[in-house]
Amino acid sequence: MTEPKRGWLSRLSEGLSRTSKQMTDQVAQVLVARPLDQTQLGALEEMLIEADLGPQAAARIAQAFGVQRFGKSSTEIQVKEALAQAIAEELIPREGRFDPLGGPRPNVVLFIGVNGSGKTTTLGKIAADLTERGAKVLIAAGDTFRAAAVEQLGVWAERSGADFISRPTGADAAGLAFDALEKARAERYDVLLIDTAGRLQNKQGLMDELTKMIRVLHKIDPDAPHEVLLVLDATVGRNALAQENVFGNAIGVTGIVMTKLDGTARGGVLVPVAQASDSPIKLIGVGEGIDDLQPFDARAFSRSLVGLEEPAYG
Ligand SMILES: Nc1nc2c(ncn2[C@@H]2O[C@H](COP(=O)(O)OP(=O)(O)OP(=O)(O)O)[C@@H](O)[C@H]2O)c(=O)[nH]1
Ligand SMILES: [Mg+2]
Repeated sequence: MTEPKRGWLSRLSEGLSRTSKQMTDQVAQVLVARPLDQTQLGALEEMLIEADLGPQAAARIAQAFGVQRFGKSSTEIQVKEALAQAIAEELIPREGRFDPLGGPRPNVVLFIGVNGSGKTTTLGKIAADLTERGAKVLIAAGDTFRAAAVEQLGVWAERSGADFISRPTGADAAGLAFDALEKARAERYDVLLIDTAGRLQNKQGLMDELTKMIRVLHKIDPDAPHEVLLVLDATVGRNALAQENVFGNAIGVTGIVMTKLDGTARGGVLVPVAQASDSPIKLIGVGEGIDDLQPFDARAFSRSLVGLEEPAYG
């Protein structure tokens, strides 16, 4: 995920098109009279809140935007450029880099998040990207709660050409994580990707299991896991904020992955999540396909969000 692939910008814009379409329609409505007056700035702020950017960021962005002087002849593109710039200012400090091949080996990456958020899919996409770049990758099916979860991950392992380690349903996930890391060290893997359950009998049970997994990994390598990626689903809107809070307070999260930005007109929710979290946004998911996971690029994201880049292929 360090080198964006060809066409990634169109995929980003395509993925964000639901949000950007809504924003574009509203920007056009806001801009009936120029130069902008207070009413229009208020409408703009309202539009940002509707796209789930959150009241604080919306107010700051509208204010930053209001300082600009738009003459009577300013075009919609110019206005969007200014809007994208104001959104990017909010996000640039929250941008992080996912680089599992940049540090010590094996690099251990743990995927956490509520059920259905996209952990297994994200792990699979990352595995495919890493093997394509020549890395030796081991996948551990740490979601031992559901048999179907192990199968789903096995399919991703096969597709990506990564090796796979699993246990029967109901097995101890921490024990599996321990064995996986021993294997990864002994057999000189570059990266170990560990999936986890999104739901157990209850929330406390899940948090206990995750902290136990981290504890046993520490025993083998005090620096492991090197990365704890919290996977959040953008389509749940502001619920993603609550999830960030729960996991972020219980587990030492090192980076956020925001998935399903293609499935919502409220992709702006990334902004309040990025600002509420102690850890940066590292990756975004803009579709179900193997190439639909991208490094988070605040500028490109902001431009696509307001519909500046055309989602054209080729
Ligand atoms: N449209 C879209 N769908 C996605 C994206 N990421 C994941 N999905 C879909 O979301 C659904 C749930 O994804 P999973 O990866 O199974 O989620 P999970 O977090 O592993 O869920 P549990 O194993 O139940 O905890 C699947 O149908 C994925 O294809 C994305 O970026 N865009
Ligand atoms: Mg899963």
